[in-house]
Amino acid sequence: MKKTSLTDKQIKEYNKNGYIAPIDILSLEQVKIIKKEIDYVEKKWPDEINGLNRNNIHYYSPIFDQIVHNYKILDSVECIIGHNILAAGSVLFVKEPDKKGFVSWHQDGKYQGWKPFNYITAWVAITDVNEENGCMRMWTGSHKKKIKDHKDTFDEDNLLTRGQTIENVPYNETVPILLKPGQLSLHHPKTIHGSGPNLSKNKRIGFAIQSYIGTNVDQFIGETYVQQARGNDEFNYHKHTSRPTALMNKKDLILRDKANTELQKILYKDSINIGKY
Ligand SMILES: O=C(O)CCC(=O)C(=O)O
Repeated sequence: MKKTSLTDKQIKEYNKNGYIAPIDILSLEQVKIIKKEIDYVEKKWPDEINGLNRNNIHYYSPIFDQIVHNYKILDSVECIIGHNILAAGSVLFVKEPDKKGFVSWHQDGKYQGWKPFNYITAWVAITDVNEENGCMRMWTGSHKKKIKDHKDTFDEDNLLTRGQTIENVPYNETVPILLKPGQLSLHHPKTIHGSGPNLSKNKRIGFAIQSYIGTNVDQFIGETYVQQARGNDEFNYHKHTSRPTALMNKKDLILRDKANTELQKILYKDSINIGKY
Protein backbone atom coordinates (compact mmCIF):
# COMPACT_ATOMS: atom_id res chain seq x y z
CA MET A 1 0.00 0.00 0.00
CA LYS A 2 1.31 3.45 -0.90
CA LYS A 3 2.31 5.46 2.20
CA THR A 4 0.29 8.61 2.77
CA SER A 5 2.52 10.22 5.36
CA LEU A 6 2.34 13.84 6.45
CA THR A 7 4.83 16.15 4.75
CA ASP A 8 7.70 17.70 6.76
CA LYS A 9 5.80 21.00 6.56
CA GLN A 10 2.66 19.42 8.06
CA ILE A 11 4.66 17.78 10.86
CA LYS A 12 6.31 21.13 11.64
CA GLU A 13 2.90 22.77 11.66
CA TYR A 14 1.53 20.12 14.05
CA ASN A 15 4.48 20.60 16.42
CA LYS A 16 4.08 24.39 16.32
CA ASN A 17 0.28 24.65 16.53
CA GLY A 18 -0.79 21.43 18.28
CA TYR A 19 -3.11 20.31 15.46
CA ILE A 20 -3.23 19.72 11.73
CA ALA A 21 -6.17 19.75 9.26
CA PRO A 22 -7.59 18.97 6.81
CA ILE A 23 -6.22 15.61 5.66
CA ASP A 24 -8.16 13.68 2.99
CA ILE A 25 -8.99 10.15 4.17
CA LEU A 26 -12.36 8.71 3.09
CA SER A 27 -14.17 8.88 -0.24
CA LEU A 28 -17.73 10.18 -0.40
CA GLU A 29 -18.82 6.62 -1.14
CA GLN A 30 -17.23 5.42 2.13
CA VAL A 31 -18.84 8.31 4.02
CA LYS A 32 -22.24 7.34 2.64
CA ILE A 33 -21.83 3.79 3.96
CA ILE A 34 -20.82 5.11 7.39
CA LYS A 35 -23.81 7.45 7.58
CA LYS A 36 -26.09 4.58 6.62
CA GLU A 37 -24.58 2.47 9.40
CA ILE A 38 -25.24 5.24 11.96
CA ASP A 39 -28.85 5.65 10.80
CA TYR A 40 -29.41 1.89 10.91
CA VAL A 41 -27.98 1.44 14.42
CA GLU A 42 -29.78 4.56 15.72
CA LYS A 43 -33.09 3.19 14.46
CA LYS A 44 -32.65 -0.45 15.40
CA TRP A 45 -30.60 -0.24 18.60
CA PRO A 46 -30.69 3.40 19.83
CA ASP A 47 -29.33 2.45 23.26
CA GLU A 48 -26.16 1.03 21.70
CA ILE A 49 -25.06 4.35 20.24
CA ASN A 50 -26.16 6.91 22.85
CA GLY A 51 -24.99 8.01 26.29
CA LEU A 52 -22.02 5.97 27.50
CA ASN A 53 -22.46 3.81 24.40
CA ARG A 54 -21.41 6.59 22.04
CA ASN A 55 -17.97 5.27 23.07
CA ASN A 56 -16.22 2.43 21.29
CA ILE A 57 -18.77 1.56 18.61
CA HIS A 58 -15.84 0.25 16.59
CA TYR A 59 -15.91 -2.79 18.89
CA TYR A 60 -19.23 -3.99 17.43
CA SER A 61 -19.34 -2.36 13.96
CA PRO A 62 -16.92 -3.61 11.29
CA ILE A 63 -17.56 -0.39 9.35
CA PHE A 64 -16.28 1.74 12.24
CA ASP A 65 -13.52 -0.79 12.93
CA GLN A 66 -12.30 -0.15 9.38
CA ILE A 67 -12.06 3.58 10.06
CA VAL A 68 -10.02 2.97 13.21
CA HIS A 69 -7.65 0.71 11.24
CA ASN A 70 -7.60 2.88 8.10
CA TYR A 71 -4.04 2.87 6.73
CA LYS A 72 -4.19 6.51 5.62
CA ILE A 73 -5.09 7.70 9.12
CA LEU A 74 -2.40 5.44 10.59
CA ASP A 75 0.23 6.73 8.14
CA SER A 76 -0.47 10.28 9.38
CA VAL A 77 -0.57 9.27 13.05
CA GLU A 78 2.69 7.34 12.68
CA CYS A 79 4.44 10.56 11.64
CA ILE A 80 3.60 12.03 15.05
CA ILE A 81 3.68 9.18 17.60
CA GLY A 82 5.84 6.55 15.89
CA HIS A 83 5.27 3.15 14.28
CA ASN A 84 3.99 1.16 17.28
CA ILE A 85 0.39 2.31 17.60
CA LEU A 86 -2.55 1.17 19.73
CA ALA A 87 -6.16 2.19 19.11
CA ALA A 88 -7.33 2.96 22.65
CA GLY A 89 -10.91 4.14 22.16
CA SER A 90 -13.37 5.99 19.97
CA VAL A 91 -16.20 8.49 20.46
CA LEU A 92 -19.04 9.39 18.11
CA PHE A 93 -19.79 13.11 18.47
CA VAL A 94 -23.25 13.85 17.03
CA LYS A 95 -24.72 17.35 17.22
CA GLU A 96 -28.40 17.38 16.45
CA PRO A 97 -29.68 20.54 14.70
CA ASP A 98 -32.49 21.14 17.17
CA LYS A 99 -30.39 20.78 20.34
CA LYS A 100 -27.97 23.06 22.13
CA GLY A 101 -25.10 20.56 22.44
CA PHE A 102 -21.66 22.13 22.69
CA VAL A 103 -18.18 21.16 23.85
CA SER A 104 -16.51 23.41 26.41
CA TRP A 105 -12.83 24.40 26.21
CA HIS A 106 -10.77 21.48 27.46
CA GLN A 107 -7.64 19.40 27.05
CA ASP A 108 -8.20 15.72 26.21
CA GLY A 109 -5.21 14.76 28.36
CA LYS A 110 -6.75 16.08 31.59
CA TYR A 111 -8.76 12.99 32.59
CA GLN A 112 -7.55 10.19 30.33
CA GLY A 113 -4.88 8.91 32.72
CA TRP A 114 -2.23 8.28 30.02
CA LYS A 115 1.42 9.29 30.27
CA PRO A 116 3.64 10.28 28.49
CA PHE A 117 1.67 12.49 26.08
CA ASN A 118 2.77 10.42 23.09
CA TYR A 119 -0.76 10.13 21.81
CA ILE A 120 -3.19 11.92 19.55
CA THR A 121 -6.89 12.43 18.84
CA ALA A 122 -7.89 11.71 15.22
CA TRP A 123 -11.26 13.29 14.35
CA VAL A 124 -12.97 12.17 11.13
CA ALA A 125 -15.75 14.34 9.67
CA ILE A 126 -18.75 12.25 8.61
CA THR A 127 -20.69 15.37 7.54
CA ASP A 128 -19.60 18.79 6.42
CA VAL A 129 -18.22 20.54 9.51
CA ASN A 130 -18.19 24.33 9.60
CA GLU A 131 -18.64 27.32 11.88
CA GLU A 132 -22.41 27.27 11.54
CA ASN A 133 -22.83 23.65 12.62
CA GLY A 134 -20.33 23.73 15.49
CA CYS A 135 -16.88 22.77 14.22
CA MET A 136 -14.04 22.38 16.72
CA ARG A 137 -11.89 25.44 17.44
CA MET A 138 -8.28 24.98 18.54
CA TRP A 139 -6.21 27.39 20.63
CA THR A 140 -3.05 27.57 18.54
CA GLY A 141 0.12 26.64 20.43
CA SER A 142 -1.75 25.79 23.66
CA HIS A 143 -0.29 22.25 23.68
CA LYS A 144 2.98 23.80 24.82
CA LYS A 145 1.41 24.85 28.12
CA LYS A 146 0.82 22.58 31.12
CA ILE A 147 -2.43 20.74 31.74
CA LYS A 148 -4.74 23.47 33.08
CA ASP A 149 -7.32 23.42 35.85
CA HIS A 150 -10.75 22.36 34.57
CA LYS A 151 -14.00 23.20 36.33
CA ASP A 152 -16.59 20.38 36.30
CA THR A 153 -19.89 22.04 35.35
CA PHE A 154 -22.10 19.05 34.42
CA ASP A 155 -23.99 21.42 32.11
CA GLU A 156 -26.68 19.28 30.49
CA ASP A 157 -25.97 20.59 26.99
CA ASN A 158 -22.25 19.95 27.32
CA LEU A 159 -21.19 16.89 25.32
CA LEU A 160 -18.21 16.21 27.58
CA THR A 161 -18.46 13.72 30.44
CA ARG A 162 -18.14 16.16 33.35
CA GLY A 163 -18.76 19.37 31.41
CA GLN A 164 -15.13 20.08 32.23
CA THR A 165 -14.21 23.64 31.31
CA ILE A 166 -11.05 25.73 31.11
CA GLU A 167 -11.91 29.35 31.82
CA ASN A 168 -10.63 32.51 30.14
CA VAL A 169 -9.68 31.07 26.75
CA PRO A 170 -9.02 33.96 24.31
CA TYR A 171 -11.50 33.27 21.49
CA ASN A 172 -9.51 35.40 19.02
CA GLU A 173 -6.51 33.06 19.44
CA THR A 174 -8.62 30.03 18.49
CA VAL A 175 -8.95 28.71 14.96
CA PRO A 176 -11.95 26.92 13.38
CA ILE A 177 -11.25 23.45 11.99
CA LEU A 178 -13.28 23.28 8.78
CA LEU A 179 -13.69 19.82 7.31
CA LYS A 180 -15.47 18.23 4.40
CA PRO A 181 -17.02 14.77 4.80
CA GLY A 182 -14.22 12.19 4.90
CA GLN A 183 -11.51 14.63 6.03
CA LEU A 184 -9.43 14.24 9.17
CA SER A 185 -8.03 16.55 11.80
CA LEU A 186 -5.38 15.55 14.34
CA HIS A 187 -4.81 17.22 17.70
CA HIS A 188 -2.40 16.91 20.61
CA PRO A 189 -3.77 15.81 24.03
CA LYS A 190 -2.75 19.16 25.56
CA THR A 191 -4.26 21.33 22.80
CA ILE A 192 -7.07 23.43 24.27
CA HIS A 193 -10.17 23.11 22.10
CA GLY A 194 -13.95 23.19 22.14
CA SER A 195 -16.95 23.63 19.83
CA GLY A 196 -20.19 25.58 19.75
CA PRO A 197 -23.77 24.42 19.13
CA ASN A 198 -25.11 23.33 15.77
CA LEU A 199 -27.09 26.25 14.34
CA SER A 200 -27.71 24.60 10.97
CA LYS A 201 -30.67 22.48 9.90
CA ASN A 202 -28.70 19.25 9.58
CA LYS A 203 -26.82 16.87 11.86
CA ARG A 204 -23.12 17.46 12.45
CA ILE A 205 -21.25 14.19 12.92
CA GLY A 206 -17.63 13.51 13.83
CA PHE A 207 -15.98 10.22 14.74
CA ALA A 208 -13.01 10.65 17.05
CA ILE A 209 -10.44 7.96 17.57
CA GLN A 210 -9.59 8.97 21.09
CA SER A 211 -6.97 8.13 21.15
CA TYR A 212 -4.21 6.50 19.16
CA ILE A 213 -1.50 5.94 21.74
CA GLY A 214 2.14 4.96 21.34
CA THR A 215 2.86 1.59 22.93
CA ASN A 216 5.13 3.41 25.44
CA VAL A 217 2.08 5.22 26.90
CA ASP A 218 0.97 3.76 30.24
CA GLN A 219 -2.36 4.18 32.06
CA PHE A 220 -2.18 5.55 35.64
CA ILE A 221 -5.84 5.49 36.71
CA GLY A 222 -7.51 2.30 35.48
CA GLU A 223 -7.36 -0.22 32.65
CA THR A 224 -7.39 0.70 28.95
CA TYR A 225 -8.71 -1.72 26.34
CA VAL A 226 -6.72 -1.52 23.09
CA GLN A 227 -6.36 -2.98 19.62
CA GLN A 228 -3.00 -3.23 17.91
CA ALA A 229 -3.34 -0.72 15.07
CA ARG A 230 0.22 -0.91 13.73
CA GLY A 231 3.63 -2.35 14.69
CA ASN A 232 4.27 -4.30 17.91
CA ASP A 233 3.48 -3.76 21.54
CA GLU A 234 6.79 -4.25 23.31
CA PHE A 235 5.46 -2.75 26.59
CA ASN A 236 2.18 -4.65 27.03
CA TYR A 237 0.69 -2.10 29.46
CA HIS A 238 -2.94 -2.54 28.32
CA LYS A 239 -5.62 -5.14 27.68
CA HIS A 240 -5.49 -6.28 24.06
CA THR A 241 -8.81 -7.14 22.41
CA SER A 242 -10.19 -8.67 19.22
CA ARG A 243 -11.84 -6.94 16.23
CA PRO A 244 -15.45 -7.43 15.08
CA THR A 245 -16.38 -9.61 12.11
CA ALA A 246 -20.10 -8.75 11.95
CA LEU A 247 -22.42 -6.05 13.28
CA MET A 248 -23.67 -6.46 16.87
CA ASN A 249 -22.14 -9.79 17.75
CA LYS A 250 -22.95 -10.58 21.36
CA LYS A 251 -19.35 -11.23 22.31
CA ASP A 252 -18.29 -7.89 20.82
CA LEU A 253 -21.00 -6.06 22.77
CA ILE A 254 -19.76 -7.70 25.97
CA LEU A 255 -16.27 -6.51 25.15
CA ARG A 256 -17.53 -2.99 24.38
CA ASP A 257 -19.36 -2.94 27.72
CA LYS A 258 -16.22 -3.96 29.60
CA ALA A 259 -14.16 -1.32 27.80
CA ASN A 260 -16.77 1.37 28.50
CA THR A 261 -17.08 0.44 32.18
CA GLU A 262 -13.33 0.81 32.59
CA LEU A 263 -13.35 4.05 30.58
CA GLN A 264 -16.08 5.49 32.79
CA LYS A 265 -14.07 4.68 35.94
CA ILE A 266 -11.10 6.55 34.46
CA LEU A 267 -12.96 9.60 33.17
CA TYR A 268 -14.98 10.08 36.37
CA LYS A 269 -12.17 9.45 38.86
CA ASP A 270 -12.73 11.63 41.97
CA SER A 271 -15.88 13.14 40.42
CA ILE A 272 -18.87 13.81 42.67
CA ASN A 273 -21.32 13.03 39.80
CA ILE A 274 -21.59 10.67 36.86
CA GLY A 275 -22.81 12.43 33.71
CA LYS A 276 -24.69 11.15 30.64
CA TYR A 277 -21.66 9.88 28.72
O1 LIG B 1 -16.88 16.95 18.31
C1 LIG B 1 -16.60 17.97 18.90
O2 LIG B 1 -17.12 19.05 18.65
C2 LIG B 1 -15.53 17.98 19.97
C3 LIG B 1 -14.73 16.73 20.02
C4 LIG B 1 -13.55 16.79 20.93
O3 LIG B 1 -13.47 17.60 21.82
C5 LIG B 1 -12.46 15.85 20.72
O4 LIG B 1 -12.57 14.99 19.84
O5 LIG B 1 -11.46 15.93 21.44
